[in-house]
Amino acid sequence: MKLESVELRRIRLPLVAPFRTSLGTVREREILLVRVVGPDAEGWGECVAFVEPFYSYEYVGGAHDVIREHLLPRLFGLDDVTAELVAPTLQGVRGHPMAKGALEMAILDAELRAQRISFGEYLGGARTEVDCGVSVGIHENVDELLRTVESYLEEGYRRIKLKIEPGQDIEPVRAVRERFGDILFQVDANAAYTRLDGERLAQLDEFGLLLIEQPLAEEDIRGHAELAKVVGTPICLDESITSARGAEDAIAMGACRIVNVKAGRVGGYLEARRVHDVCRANDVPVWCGGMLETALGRAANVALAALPNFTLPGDTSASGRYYAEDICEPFVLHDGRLAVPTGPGLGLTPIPEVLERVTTSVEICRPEA
Ligand code: NPG
Repeated sequence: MKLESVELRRIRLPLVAPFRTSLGTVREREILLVRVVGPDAEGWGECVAFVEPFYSYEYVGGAHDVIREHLLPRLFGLDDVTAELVAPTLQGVRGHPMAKGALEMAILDAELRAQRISFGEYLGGARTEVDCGVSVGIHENVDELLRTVESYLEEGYRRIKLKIEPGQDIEPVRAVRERFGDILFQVDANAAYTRLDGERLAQLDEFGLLLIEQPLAEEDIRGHAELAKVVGTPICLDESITSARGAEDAIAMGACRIVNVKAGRVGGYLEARRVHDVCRANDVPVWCGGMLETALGRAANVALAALPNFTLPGDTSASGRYYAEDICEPFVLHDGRLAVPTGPGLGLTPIPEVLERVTTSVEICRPEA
């Protein structure tokens, strides 16, 4: 398609409750949405970068700028841009996977809407619905934590993920396991530990966790491989995996036995599918991570999570986990699952009056005349 214009829209959504992680506490989500307009269709993309560069070096203001100043000029130069062409066309710009991923997602959505193909069909989904887990933040005290976990289990979530950090790990994990028995249960450290914490993390082995996610720093692949020798619970990597090649190397080095797949972290859904394929070839199960997306990103994640090697419940929660009002028809949990949208492209679009209400700025970019 020839790009006629691209809308860069910033929206702000309050969270239903503060979400505390070792990276910091999120109380609202400022999100950059991308809408590409072509002759036959338009498409939506969601940039998952947060307002602060605390998960990775990307942040929403930087993504907005790099898209306007460096990425769009390259794409406007193409007579016929397709999703497959986005990554190769943008490789001259180093990094910025979340910014690039938002553009690729929007262009893929427009392409598929024009062809009347759904994301699920295009990506090769094997299922019509996906098992859903939920991410639980760090709580002030164990009683509050147990009430939160109980409420999510009552909603039907099939897996609990608990954020941990030094000093907020063994006790809360023990309390959840003792109260709720053999539920599917895992923890996420967001790189809060060091190579010296092997013994401390090995104490988690007694709780039969599915995995320990990203205990060490993003770049410490060797440290994770060493940790895997002293910790029995499988190590899962998130921040460390920024490409299919990176996944292959981390697996080969024994740094992880499970991978959290996040399209934004690896530059888009096409690379995310390549990560899935590499992991499948190495008998490494994957699950779909989340970045508190709106229903747009959630729709793409649910379609991705339907691929065959997504054998663990993902952080593909219902819209209501984070937002009282989503910008599209909300995702609602049924029997601990979300249905994969079947409409063309993402299968949903923002509700105009809701979108207008949560919009903080709109910028239209056009090819140089
Ligand atoms: O359910 O969308 C979701 C969020 C899942 O815990 C989640 N995301 O590290 O994966 C992560 C984590 C995160 C939280 C990332 C806050 C960035 C900020």
